Amino acid sequence: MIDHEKEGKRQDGISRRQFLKFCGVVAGALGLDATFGPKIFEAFAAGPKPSVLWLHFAECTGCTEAVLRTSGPGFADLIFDMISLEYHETLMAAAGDTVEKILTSAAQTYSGQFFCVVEGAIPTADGGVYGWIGGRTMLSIAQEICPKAKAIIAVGNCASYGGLPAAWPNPTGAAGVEAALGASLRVPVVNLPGCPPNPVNFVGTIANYLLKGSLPSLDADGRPVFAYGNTVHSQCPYRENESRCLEDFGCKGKICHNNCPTIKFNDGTSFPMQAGHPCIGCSEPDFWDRMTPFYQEGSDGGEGSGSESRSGSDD
Ligand code: FSX
Ligand code: F3S
Repeated sequence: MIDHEKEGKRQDGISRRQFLKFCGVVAGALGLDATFGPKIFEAFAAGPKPSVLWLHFAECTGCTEAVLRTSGPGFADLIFDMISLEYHETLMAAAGDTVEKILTSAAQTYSGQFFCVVEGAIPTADGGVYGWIGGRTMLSIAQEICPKAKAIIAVGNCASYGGLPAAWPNPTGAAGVEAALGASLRVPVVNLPGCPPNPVNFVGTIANYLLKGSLPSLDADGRPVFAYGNTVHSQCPYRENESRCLEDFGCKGKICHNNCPTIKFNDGTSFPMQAGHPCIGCSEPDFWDRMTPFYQEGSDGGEGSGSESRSGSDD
């Protein structure tokens, strides 16, 4: 049993208090009482840590950057503490043939046991020739590795639904992992869209598995209900505030599902509307085609319904 009162430093420098605090945030994201924080802490500490193979395809790496930009405790520390990251091209020191061998052997060693995190869309047109890594198409890498996983976690809108690479006219046939691999895929897929997605929802998905032995309930678009069950608008603190509401500027909060206003980004620092930017609908399928134009002129000719400054974060 873990002594939660003990304030000694963990070997990697994360204090138990910091780790517990973060687990409390994850519990909140899962819609659980804050008292579940220690249970999540126990689940991650009990081991064995879940093995994760993290694949990069067609994307901007903003999803990984979002994960790495969280601090207090540093998310990079947490991610190494909570999961066993067997493969991640951006974070690995090795390169070239060595790395490719690691991927193949890790998928073999942990076959049926690992979470395959996919970041980025997969070009599928003309046999996948528009996306290559190490002399292989992204499509063939996904076809080899993903079916061996216990579950696939599609991180970001690109991996979930194609994102920017799949925007019209989409000459590369870019698609999210589930669409790219087709109906024959037998491995469950959890979509965590967002451009970028919130890392708390990634950890929440893993925590849900460790606590309950199952993946979270998903909505019709394959997203965990705990994170995407409500519209952004329904949680936005500015929805009754005429001088701060950005609906007149094209905010898509009413038709976009995510928990951004509740969980926020960068250790709960801010979220788009708090920074004066409308929601662009980045958590919905085909958002580059369906949600554009992202901006519109306000009804009063450019200033929106209210004329007060919308920049900065004042709360
Ligand atoms: Fe896509 Fe992620 Fe947007 Fe970027 O890798 S969801 S373009 S933030 O980085 O895939
Ligand atoms: Fe994306 Fe809208 Fe949140 S743009 S980050 S879903 S507020």
